[in-house]
Amino acid sequence: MKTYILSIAVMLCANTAHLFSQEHLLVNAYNRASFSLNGEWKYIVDPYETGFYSFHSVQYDKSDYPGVAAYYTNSKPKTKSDLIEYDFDLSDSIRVPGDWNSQKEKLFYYEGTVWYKKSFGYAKTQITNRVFVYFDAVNYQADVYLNGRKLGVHIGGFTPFNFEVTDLLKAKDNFLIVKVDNNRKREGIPALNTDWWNYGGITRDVKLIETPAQIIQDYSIQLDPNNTSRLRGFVKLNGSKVRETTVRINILELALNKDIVTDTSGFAHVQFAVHKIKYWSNNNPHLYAVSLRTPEDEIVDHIGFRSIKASGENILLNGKKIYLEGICIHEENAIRGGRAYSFEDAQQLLTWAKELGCNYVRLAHYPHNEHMVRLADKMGILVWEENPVYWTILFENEATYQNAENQLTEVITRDKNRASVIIWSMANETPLSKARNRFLSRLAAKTRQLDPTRLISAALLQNNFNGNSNIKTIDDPMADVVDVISFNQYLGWYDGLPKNCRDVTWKFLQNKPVLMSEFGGSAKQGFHADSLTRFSEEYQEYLYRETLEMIKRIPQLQGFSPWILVDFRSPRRNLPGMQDGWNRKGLISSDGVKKKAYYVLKNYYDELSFKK
Ligand code: GCB
Repeated sequence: MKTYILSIAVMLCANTAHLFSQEHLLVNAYNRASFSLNGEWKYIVDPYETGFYSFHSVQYDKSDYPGVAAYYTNSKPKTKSDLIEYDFDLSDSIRVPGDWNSQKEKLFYYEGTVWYKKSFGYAKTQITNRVFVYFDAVNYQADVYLNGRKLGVHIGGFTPFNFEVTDLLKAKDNFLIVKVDNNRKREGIPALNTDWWNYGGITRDVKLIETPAQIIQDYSIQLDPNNTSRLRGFVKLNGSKVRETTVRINILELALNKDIVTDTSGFAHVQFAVHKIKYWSNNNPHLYAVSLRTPEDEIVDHIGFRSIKASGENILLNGKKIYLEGICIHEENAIRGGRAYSFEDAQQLLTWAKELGCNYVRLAHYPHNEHMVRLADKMGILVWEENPVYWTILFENEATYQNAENQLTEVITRDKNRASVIIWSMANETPLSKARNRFLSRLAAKTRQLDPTRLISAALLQNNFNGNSNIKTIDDPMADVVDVISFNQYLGWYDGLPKNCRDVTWKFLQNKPVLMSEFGGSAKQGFHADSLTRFSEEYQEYLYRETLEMIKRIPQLQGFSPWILVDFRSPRRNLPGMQDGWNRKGLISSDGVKKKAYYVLKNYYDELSFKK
């Protein structure tokens, strides 16, 4: 009988289970009351998805009577004769946050489905009315269940999502189960082929967020790009009884204390004059404590106010021309192994970038965890954030477009109050076609609508100008769409030898700022030879010297971000002795040792700063 009741519950839930949409995202998850679900979770590796489909391929959570074989029911035999062929509690444990590949040797190459289970008791605090389970990221698809009920599905490996669980929580014996599937898919974002490791798992923090009945769900408070003595944005409340509500916005340091009143749906535009702002910049990354308060809820954020614009061929930060001295970064902690996820990981990566002399980082090739952008805000490092539209994806497919738009919208929703973030990148090195141009233009239009305060770019490919291999240009319709033209180029590595940089000139047809979003070459740290020997530190050093000389001659160039800060894992890199599964284009090795080229770039950046 019990099983039957559970089945009915599951059935009801299965019918309402939804694909998460960013409209429900609680922003600023780090400054809300919460209860961490990080730590040890039980897991079951399920390559055949036995816990998800019956032997005739019926998806249990869509069937009327899923029964005990569905793993999310977390069923146990009640008598010695009952047959149940799984048991989370007898299974091994794994740490959350963290990918499975770097935690379990047997899962190093595993791509597929793994079920996670966390059991916990939960006592509501007095002020808590509502509770949400919040995931910072799960790669790639998460099907989430609490106490046998399906909460919903999220697609995309690098953005946050949450589900309300208020009515499902019990004082003890809650079980949260997540089916994580990181199979690469042709119609996915990214798709089948990437030059990075497809780390699977609950890769970032998980927590219960505790809120009052009426929540300050989302807000944007930004400097008005058209009037830098004004702050603009919106506030959005959430709750079943939302009505016209007064929101008090307080920025003590600016002596600002304003009340605004939302409409009956809980939405209000924000606009007010401010005086004597300390504009956020690299040298003065000033963050203001901004508090938003309603009769029920209060949230505090630390926000920097600055303007960023493209004007002719220049990039203007607070109206002043800025040159972006950058580096590309993957979200990986090579020394520990695996995905980076913590504040300490962010600190390690951004401190290295700062020591190198960078004022800017390109966070490749997908949204990194929130610690990275929050720390960049504090350290005064400008940031390029990227959507994982990488190489060849199914540009013709509408569902693929919706997925790309959804992932981009999620990161914009999360990070729109971060002063450090100045560029949204639509894609990386995508092959030209009508479908692709339409796809990326549509994405750019959507981004402008969501966030008119930042610049739009995409890492494009370079071409020969009029068939002349010594004159390079960007012959791509996207160059007319973006605010900043960015291109990746590998002269001296995939394209000839480093000395070829001397013969090449560059020509751009649009009066826009230009960034070189990548260049680089591989070196195995500690391997020394002459400068024409591939994979030696000397080759990489030579390539950097030649490229930097060429960079001085590139017109319109407003900065660059070499590929890449640290060596990173890639299944495409198979050369024994040199690569062994690592892309070795890092300026720092997988053991954290700086290579010779690191110092070439550091000297270049130091000189640039000296001249300023
Ligand atoms: C590129 C890609 C980057 C690769 C890099 C390489 O152009 O954008 O993801 O890792 O080249 O090392 O080949």
